[in-house]
Amino acid sequence: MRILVLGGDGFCGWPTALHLSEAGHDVVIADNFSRRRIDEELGVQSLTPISPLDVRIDAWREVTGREIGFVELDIAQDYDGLLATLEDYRPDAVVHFAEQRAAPYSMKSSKHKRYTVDNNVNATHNLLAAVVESGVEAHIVHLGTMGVYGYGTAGVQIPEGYLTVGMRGSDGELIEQEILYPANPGSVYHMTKTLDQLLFAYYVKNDKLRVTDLHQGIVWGTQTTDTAKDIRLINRFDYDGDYGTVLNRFLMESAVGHPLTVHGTGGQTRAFIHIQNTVQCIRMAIETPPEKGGRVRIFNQMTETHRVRDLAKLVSSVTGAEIAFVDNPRNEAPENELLVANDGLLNLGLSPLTLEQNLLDEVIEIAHKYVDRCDLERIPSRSLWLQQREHAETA
Ligand code: NAD
Ligand code: USQ
Repeated sequence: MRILVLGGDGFCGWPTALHLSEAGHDVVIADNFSRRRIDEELGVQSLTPISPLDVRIDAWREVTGREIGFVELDIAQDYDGLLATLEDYRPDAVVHFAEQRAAPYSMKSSKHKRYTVDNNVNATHNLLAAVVESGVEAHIVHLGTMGVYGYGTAGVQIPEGYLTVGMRGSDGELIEQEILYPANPGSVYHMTKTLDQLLFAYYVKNDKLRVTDLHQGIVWGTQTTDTAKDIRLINRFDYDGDYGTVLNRFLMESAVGHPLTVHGTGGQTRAFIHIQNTVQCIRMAIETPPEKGGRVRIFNQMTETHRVRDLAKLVSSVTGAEIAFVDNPRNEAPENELLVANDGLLNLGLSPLTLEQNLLDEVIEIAHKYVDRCDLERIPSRSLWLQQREHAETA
């Protein structure tokens, strides 16, 4: 297949591009390098030494003999460029990773909130409008988030996107209807993913586009079998308080001798998936597109759920790291249960890689190897969810 990977220079996008190329697909990456610029803005760098994209692509050709194409493109700002790319390349599938993905970054200030909404909503809408205008029959595979659901209600299993509700008709009879699971985002970033859902639903209904929305949990790990083939292919490892995600942060913190930063009581339960499973899920979704004329196909892309304090205890038991319960900078439920259906991808053949010692060791090893690149100052998460309101209340 011909596959356009939007955001293919990022943490999930780069290993996905390699995995699709390795599977024999023709791959072109589009990226505007905003993520690399945000590193500069935040004064931080990936723990792993990532190469420039042209070096990555040359290395892939050298190691495997396979070509990956590239176009520098801002899909949120350059609609004409996106349209021209679709018209020239005529992909069978477009994978859409090209959004600002960090919740803490999205909450830093009104400037960051506005950037996240402008970038993410425009990116998704431009893609939908351009697919329609180009007439390209491409299946869109979007990376959404488990966070659209609001992380669950005790005892209730979160379904894959849709909920059947019963409503009373005019003569009192119960009428069943399937609706999108009610959106309940926990940050401006997560909110953009709930807005994306409506955009997809509308274009699938009106223009009969084929869309798969993968509601992904927190991705952990760093390398895949492809990125491990050469140092120039190494994947990024975000550890800082804005972009670092919880399990990778705990593993990195243990390696640099920093206490594990549990927010609040650590009673938050979240869904997780290893990066190697991420790339497989995306390939499986692409290779089995939904029928035209149906609804948005939604899969919960996660393999297991864990409570944050249990993860900290596990990492501490493996590494001996101290655990620090710090004030939670976020406005989120201190404790929650999370039960999630993930049959869609299991039925397509996903074989879950769960949190096993060897996979944890691999991340700890990488963190040890690059410990000198870590700036300890950048570890604490300083983006406050209620900063503005607190200021207004005390003013
Ligand atoms: P990332 O920030 O590492 O990668 C995103 C890439 O998209 C970057 O290379 C960035 O430069 C590019 N990009 C952003 N806006 C763009 C634009 N307007 N035009 C062109 N390129 C643009 O993020 P990631 O961790 O790889 O996440 C990829 C997607 O997966 C995101 O949409 C995210 O919401 C979703 N996701 C990620 C995780 C996770 O744990 N990392 C979990 C669930 C869902
Ligand atoms: N947390 C800690 N200590 C830390 C970092 C985080 O206790 O040092 C807590 C947070 O308060 C939160 C939980 O861990 O309760 C998860 O935080 P996270 O930063 O690992 O994940 P999140 O902000 O939800 O975002 C990440 C990705 C995002 C993706 C989402 C999937 O950055 O792109 O959409 O995971 S999900 O969480 O399933 O919605």
